[in-house]
Amino acid sequence: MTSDHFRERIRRREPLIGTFVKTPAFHIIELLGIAGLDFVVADAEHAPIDNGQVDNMVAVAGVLPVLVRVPGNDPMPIASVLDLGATGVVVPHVRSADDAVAVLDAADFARGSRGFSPSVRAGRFGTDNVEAFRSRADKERVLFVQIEDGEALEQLDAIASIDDIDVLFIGPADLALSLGCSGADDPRLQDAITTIAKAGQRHGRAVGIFVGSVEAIAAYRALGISVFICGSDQSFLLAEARRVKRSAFAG
Ligand code: 3PY
Ligand code: MG
Repeated sequence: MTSDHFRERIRRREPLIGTFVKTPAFHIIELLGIAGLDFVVADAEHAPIDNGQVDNMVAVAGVLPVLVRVPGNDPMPIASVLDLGATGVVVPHVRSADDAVAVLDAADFARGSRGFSPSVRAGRFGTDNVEAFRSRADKERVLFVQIEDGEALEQLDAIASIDDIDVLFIGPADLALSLGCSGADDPRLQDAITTIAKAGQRHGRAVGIFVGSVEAIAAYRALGISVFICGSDQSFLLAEARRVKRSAFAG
């Protein structure tokens, strides 16, 4: 729930490593917290995670920051997961400055359009002073906008210059698809990633990227990218289970 520290760490460009959680169980988030990850993102875009499950998953946000990737750029789910106590939101397919402003409008009470109830978890179930709740919520929430469409590249400076956005988060799979790239090594994808990293630097905005494995991180760090989501709970489990099976009787 409280994430000021996390937002500050992003602003200081600390290298941060998280993962997607695709299995709707809070125990997984507790385990990843014990493992020492910096944050997790419950993936309600590409995994069957409903709001009731998000409610359980963000209840452990005291263990480590829990962000939610919402299914799209609609205002309601953004406000709703913040009400539930999510540390922040990751919004897919932000294609324009208007889209990015819509994310801010959905997230921040001070902008006038986010619906308000004091009785939500983020307001400590009605026990908080209402004004203190609203200003703390606006101050602490973390917003990642995903840059993963060719269209977004055309408005990159306009998006990157919006101050209250915390992270320009690159989605390489969708970006590759949108640019018609043949695969992860296609130079057009790598050029686009470099362009986004440079836009972040020009505008003082942190940049993040999804990686399938940690080996990819060093090259992106050299571009100034500081926030990484690596794989998911499911890919971790699969890799380790395969390793155990492969090596159990190998010696
Ligand atoms: C993508 O690669 O498209 C993603 O959204 C990863 O987060
Ligand atoms: Mg994507």
